[in-house]
Amino acid sequence: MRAVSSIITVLSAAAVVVAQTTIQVGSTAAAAGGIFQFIPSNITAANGTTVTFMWSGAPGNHSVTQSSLDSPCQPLPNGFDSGFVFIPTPATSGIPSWNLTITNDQEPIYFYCGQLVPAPGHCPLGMVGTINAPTTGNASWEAFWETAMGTAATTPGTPIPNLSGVGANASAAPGPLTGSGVSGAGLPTASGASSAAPPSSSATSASTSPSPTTSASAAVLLSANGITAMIAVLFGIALM
Ligand SMILES: *[C@@H]1O[C@H](CO)[C@@H](O)[C@H](O)[C@H]1NC(C)=O
Ligand SMILES: *[C@@H]1O[C@H](CO)[C@@H](O)[C@H](O)[C@H]1NC(C)=O
Ligand SMILES: *[C@@H]1O[C@H](CO)[C@@H](O)[C@H](O)[C@H]1NC(C)=O
Ligand SMILES: *[C@@H]1O[C@H](CO)[C@@H](O)[C@H](O)[C@H]1NC(C)=O
Ligand SMILES: *[C@@H]1O[C@H](CO)[C@@H](O)[C@H](O)[C@H]1NC(C)=O
Ligand SMILES: *[C@@H]1O[C@H](CO)[C@@H](O)[C@H](O)[C@H]1NC(C)=O
Ligand SMILES: *[C@@H]1O[C@H](CO)[C@@H](O)[C@H](O)[C@H]1NC(C)=O
Ligand SMILES: [Cu+2]
Repeated sequence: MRAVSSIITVLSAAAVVVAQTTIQVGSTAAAAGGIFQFIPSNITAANGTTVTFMWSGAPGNHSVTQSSLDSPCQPLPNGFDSGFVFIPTPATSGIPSWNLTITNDQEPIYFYCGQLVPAPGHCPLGMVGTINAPTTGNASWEAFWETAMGTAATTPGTPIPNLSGVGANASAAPGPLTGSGVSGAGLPTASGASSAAPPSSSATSASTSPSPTTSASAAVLLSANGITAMIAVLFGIALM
């Protein structure tokens, strides 16, 4: 009996220690599944687990924004939103991260990338993820993804930067933003307000900022049109 309870103690201690998991934000055109994805796109995470989002998909300009099963590409009222992190080229160190702590593992958490450039936006191109969603059925990641892919004609809503979400929250904005060319836009602050101008709700104005002299790799995400992006998603080709 003592041996059994010791093993249980060791196992539960281990479970506490490993309560951390990582999701990559964005990928590359050459990767399977293309640029517009979270990897992995679906996880389970118990209360207290830290989910660390890593902006290692570069070049890219992505957000982690909470939504709902029915409206995959619209921000959820009172949902979390990381704001946008821009990475011009693959960073070898200092990749920005964002730590989200799970506070309710009983309800699925749905999220998307709120970037609208290139049109129709990353969410309608399939950049959505789930935490604690059922593995099958109409509330699964796959069902959520299919709904997102069908929203191409709908303009995604403007995310509202917030560290606090429904069933999960963070205590700091994404960081560090010290790498070469790395920047943030519409990042949340501890008071819930945005530290910068909120992102534009229009792809047109978003594409005018910043200057068009950005590097070719940045132009990939700032000026490629939706059809090209779709083809890139389907065939994994470079957007040039
Ligand atoms: C952030 O979320 C909290 C909790 O839901 C809410 O009280 C607050 O108003 C939100 N802040 C903003 C800027 O929306
Ligand atoms: C996680 O926390 C939520 C909110 O407090 C609670 O309802 C739920 O029962 C907790 N989950 C577990 C497995 O205890
Ligand atoms: C979970 O995500 C992976 C990709 O990360 C996908 O291939 C798989 O179909 C998803 N599973 C479910 C149950 O949705
Ligand atoms: C999901 O399926 C359940 C039954 O399995 C049904 O009650 C529910 O309305 C469905 N929800 C959606 C959004 O289709
Ligand atoms: C984080 O979530 C917990 C549980 O829902 C809540 O009590 C707490 O106030 C939240 N923290 C912030 C900063 O919103
Ligand atoms: C997220 O957590 C990791 C591991 O504790 C830490 O190294 C990193 O600095 C955190 N990121 C932020 C933005 O706080
Ligand atoms: C990243 O995207 C946001 C939202 O579209 C935009 O406001 C910001 O200017 C972009 N950053 C760069 C460096 O392009
Ligand atoms: Cu994105």
